[in-house]
Amino acid sequence: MICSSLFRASLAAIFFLVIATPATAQQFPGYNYDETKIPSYVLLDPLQLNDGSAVKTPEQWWRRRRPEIVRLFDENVFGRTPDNARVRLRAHVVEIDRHALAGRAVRKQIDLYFTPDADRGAKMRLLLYLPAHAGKPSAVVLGLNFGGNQTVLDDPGILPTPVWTKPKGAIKLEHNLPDEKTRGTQTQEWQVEKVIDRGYGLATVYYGDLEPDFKDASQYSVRQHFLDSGRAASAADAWGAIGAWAWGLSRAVDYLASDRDVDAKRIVVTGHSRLGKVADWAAAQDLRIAAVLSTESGKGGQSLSRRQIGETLEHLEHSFPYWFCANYAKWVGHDQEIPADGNLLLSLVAPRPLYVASAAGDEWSDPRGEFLSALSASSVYKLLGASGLVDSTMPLVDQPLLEGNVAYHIRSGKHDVTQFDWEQYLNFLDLQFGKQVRQ
Ligand code: GTR
Repeated sequence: MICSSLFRASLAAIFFLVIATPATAQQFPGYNYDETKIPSYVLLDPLQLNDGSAVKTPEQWWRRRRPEIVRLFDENVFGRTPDNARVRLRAHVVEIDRHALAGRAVRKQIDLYFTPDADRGAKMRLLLYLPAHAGKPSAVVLGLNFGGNQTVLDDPGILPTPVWTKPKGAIKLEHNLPDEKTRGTQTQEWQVEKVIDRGYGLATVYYGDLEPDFKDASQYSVRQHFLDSGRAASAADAWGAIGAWAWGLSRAVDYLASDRDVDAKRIVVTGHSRLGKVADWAAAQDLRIAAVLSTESGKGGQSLSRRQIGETLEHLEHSFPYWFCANYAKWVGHDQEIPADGNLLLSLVAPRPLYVASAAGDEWSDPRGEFLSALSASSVYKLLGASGLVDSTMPLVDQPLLEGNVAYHIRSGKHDVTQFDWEQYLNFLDLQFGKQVRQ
């Protein structure tokens, strides 16, 4: 596999252009896509302790193996979330409309402040839709968005907040109110009205409120507010942007768990691609999260980096070093030796409901690796008395495996979030939580 610096530079340029909406046929030249050409590798065993002994009881899992696996990701992939990043959240409700979406929904917009200095300092804007007339606290699906809250639905009631851009040729990042033309541009990806009509709430935050998704932009990150006392910010296991974005999801859970219209026991996280990696890591660290809907989170997320097909660590580290801790770079060129892989990450969600979704046109994320990862994590579900994937054979395209506490589908189409994904997700949540609306 030959990757010239010019070629890598053009690749990075392609990625830069697609940040806003990563809906692409993800397959890039110069990488292996041939299953028969995958160098042999050893799949890590979630039920084997670092000392080689087997995990036989739930107690051994919770007291020894699970903390071991979290530490492996702290030290080798996402970095450690600083202890002092535990904040007393301050919420300022900016807007509530109990007759939104023609009376079908309640819309709330809330500013969540992270730092003590009153109504200044770091904050994020949470947009929350809840089914009107639910008559009970609603289960809510929460996820970060790429382009700003105004993109998730063409609802004039969404108050835009500044987004980060780097105009062509510009040196400095710009942080301005988004173009009004972006309103509702991600309606397909978020299916807000379908989610509401099925009796669920939908909550979202713009990931740029926590950290801009650009190299050399950490000065604008929430990470600046939580420099781990006594540990250099440049420590090899200091958290990266994925850690900061996952931390933001947990701050949103802080608020949602305090809102009487929300069922605090049924806060579900979701995310697409890089924001899928974020949802996976947030759930790994935050046991208040009740379920995960992980959409094509790929390498560095739900997929298996040890399988050398599709994206490589070298590409992730070269294009997005700020996503990870510095130690991640150690594994570049040694993909099949990384001690923390996607199946271990997914096993940290157990026994909570987990949906792993792939797309046939997303070879870059290695859909088969995403399935094998869910299958491997299923062994932990079984140890904990839950059911994993109901079939160990990878299903055909557009034929979801929904019945277990671990669900999986590979849908036709490209790297994106579609109406099909959401329909399966809501069917799965209905199976796990019971139907939310009387049909
Ligand atoms: C790509 C990256 C993938 C995935 C994707 C996305 O640049 O290589 O791992 O994260 O972005 O987030 O759309």
